[in-house]
Amino acid sequence: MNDILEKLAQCVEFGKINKASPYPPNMKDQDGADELAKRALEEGVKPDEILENALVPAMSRVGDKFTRKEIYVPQMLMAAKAMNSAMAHLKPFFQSGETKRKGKFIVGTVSGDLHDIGKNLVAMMIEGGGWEVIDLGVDVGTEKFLKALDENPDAVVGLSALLTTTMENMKKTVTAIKEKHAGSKILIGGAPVTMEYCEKIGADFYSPDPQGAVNYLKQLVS
Ligand code: B1M
Repeated sequence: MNDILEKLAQCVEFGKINKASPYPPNMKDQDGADELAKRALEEGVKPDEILENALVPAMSRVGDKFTRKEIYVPQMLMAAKAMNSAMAHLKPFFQSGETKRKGKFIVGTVSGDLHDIGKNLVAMMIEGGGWEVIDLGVDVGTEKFLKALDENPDAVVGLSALLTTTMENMKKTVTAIKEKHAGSKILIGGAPVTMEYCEKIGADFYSPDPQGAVNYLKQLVS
């Protein structure tokens, strides 16, 4: 791998956002993901190469370490922030259509539920996996999911719920989506959700963590 991409991948993996960022201490005063992504583009590295050869593998390593409980939420958030700072330089190319994404992912926390930390991690990891993420936010009612799917019929949908009470709303949304967009794939997750519940409400997949979500989407397009 090109030296600058290798350094960029390390910055993302260890959460080094930019030169001014004091974290992690052993990378103090070094360029971060922000400067390196900018420089890679200036040196003519293509945005999809930066994504595929630096950001995606770095976030994948982060996801695997999180799944193995070798790192925790704060480290994952720092990695996601570093990834976002690099993505800010790539986004204009993806938005202009000059560089292709793998697909679209509509995500939201279901109606009545305001928890978004886990949902945001999933969204960031999936964006880091090369997908365009349409984040509908929190307390998202069925109609809003359906409208987003009407506008993006090929998108995969992700629902997050953190409360046992709002899991019921997940069921309502899944049923309505399957009625109107029978072919749409729906991924669900959140602390109280299980594979058994996923099967019960007719969703397509359950993942306990962001990397499982990334892997599911990956196998949908491979
Ligand atoms: Co609330 N809360 N909360 N809360 N809160 C919990 C969830 C709770 C377990 C705390 C407790 O009682 N021990 C409990 C739920 C009990 C239950 O239903 N069984 C609870 C409660 C009761 C409440 C309120 C009702 C409290 C009250 O007002 N009386 C209230 C509800 C508000 C509402 O939503 N309507 C409430 C409010 C809040 C805050 C606003 C204060 C805050 C949320 C801030 C925010 O999200 N912006 C909050 C918080 C922070 C928590 C805890 C402490 C932490 C949740 C969290 O962010 N975890 C939580 C207790 C706990 O978990 N220890 C708790 C870290 C996050 C990374 O994990 O979200 O599980 P998680 O996401 C994971 C996986 O689940 C998965 O990937 C993530 C990374 O591994 N995942 C997906 C998540 N979504 C996915 C989607 C996927 C795939 C994987 O595909 C689409």
